[in-house]
Amino acid sequence: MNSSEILKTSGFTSAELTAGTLVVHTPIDGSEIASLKMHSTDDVLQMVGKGVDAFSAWKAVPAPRRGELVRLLGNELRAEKENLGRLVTLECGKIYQEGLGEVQEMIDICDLAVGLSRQLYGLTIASERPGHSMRETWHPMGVCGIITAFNFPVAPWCWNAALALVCGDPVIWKPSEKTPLTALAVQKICDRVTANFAEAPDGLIQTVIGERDAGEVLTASRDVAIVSATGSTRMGHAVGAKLAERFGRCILELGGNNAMIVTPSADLEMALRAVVFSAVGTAGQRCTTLRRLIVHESIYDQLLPRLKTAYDGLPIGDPLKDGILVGPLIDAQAQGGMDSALQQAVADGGTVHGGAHVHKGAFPNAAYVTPAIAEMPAQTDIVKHETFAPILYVIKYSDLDQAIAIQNGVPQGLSSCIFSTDVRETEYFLSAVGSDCGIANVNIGPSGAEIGGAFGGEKDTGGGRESGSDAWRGYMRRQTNTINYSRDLPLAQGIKFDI
Ligand code: UN1
Repeated sequence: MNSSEILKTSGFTSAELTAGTLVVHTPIDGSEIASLKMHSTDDVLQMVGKGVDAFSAWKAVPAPRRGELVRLLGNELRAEKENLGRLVTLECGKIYQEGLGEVQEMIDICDLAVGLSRQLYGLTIASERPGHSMRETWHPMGVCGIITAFNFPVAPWCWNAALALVCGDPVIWKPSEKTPLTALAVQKICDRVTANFAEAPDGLIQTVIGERDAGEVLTASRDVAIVSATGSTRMGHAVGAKLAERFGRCILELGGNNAMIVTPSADLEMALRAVVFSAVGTAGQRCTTLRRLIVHESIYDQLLPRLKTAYDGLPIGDPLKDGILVGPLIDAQAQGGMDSALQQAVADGGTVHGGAHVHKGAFPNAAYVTPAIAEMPAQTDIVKHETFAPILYVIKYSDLDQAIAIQNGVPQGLSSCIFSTDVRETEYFLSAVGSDCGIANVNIGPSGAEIGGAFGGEKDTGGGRESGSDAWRGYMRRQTNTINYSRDLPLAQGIKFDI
């Protein structure tokens, strides 16, 4: 399928695709595929108003009914999986298999949210007073703004939206200006679902097309109760500060600088496969991408040559084609960022394998690169920095505490893993003195998390949690209830106050 066929099967008309000034390029060959109409800041304010109205109606709908809407959304996504997966590939350049995987994450979180809609439970608590009971109830919170990044243009919206919707919150999405088409395609799917669902108010699910200023309306408005933002640490600082000013709630899922420790007892065959998938998958543009490989000195010379051979054989090219494993970077700016990081790595004493620009003849306006391995003498500043490109820094270690110190010695705290068959090492890595990240895995790479677990991390990663476990609580307000069913009015803490 070519790009216009992909756009057509996603439901776009040519009028929509040429309606405005937001120019969208496909990273596959750098060509322009749309110029979309942008919302003005006034439009966004109006959308917030609609969201507030929708909240009054939606919060009164029983949660299992809200779950039914999300069940229907999941069904529609199942039917659209191939079309949407292809559009993801066209717009952000990840290979089609990963495009499909991303839509599957949306379906999975819908399933989780449907079950959850019957389990938004609170605690019952022992009261110190006779004839009293205490409990905690969870209530809808308000409009939820969702800001997402280009590299996962649809799944993170759904991690947030599926939960927010069952929790009783309308959603307003501000996708990356680099990937507005996938967002509009999802909005079309949602419009079909809500149109046939009587209790769904107008303005329940909305999408804002625009640049940074459009997102800023959401972060500044007191009518947006929650802002969940996925993207760079720089963006998170701006969003977090704005939300803190007005005591809005924010859920931040920001940069990662994820490491793998490979110990002497590791199954090297497995480690090798995990390294390649997690370091070069999505062309190194996942927040969970493996960026630092910390290898024990005794196995370094066994692992590194095999890794370089695997890198040399990677099929790089058009991500819509079968068999390709590495697609393009999002744009020339990303390629420039990769080039300068590699130059700095060399200046720091590193040795670089890969990192070339390729397919310039076939695709002069695209940013294809060979993934790079940078063997470093130490964890220098550039290694501590998240460069959104397929660069794998490799560092040697001699004892596990040193490896853990290297792993934790960066500003980010998203994902981490250890390859080892020694339970003493693996349990140590998962203990309080081990990895400081939100995600810590054993014999699995740092990327490709399932939606059942809470997703997010500490330090510069922002501290938020999305997706599974009890992340739903982030979309609701907690209320503590004390109920007196006695005929007396005893005060807490035994205070006497007789009138
Ligand atoms: C991201 O890159 O923003 O764990 C999210 C993973 C995916 C999500 C990545 N499930 O790699």
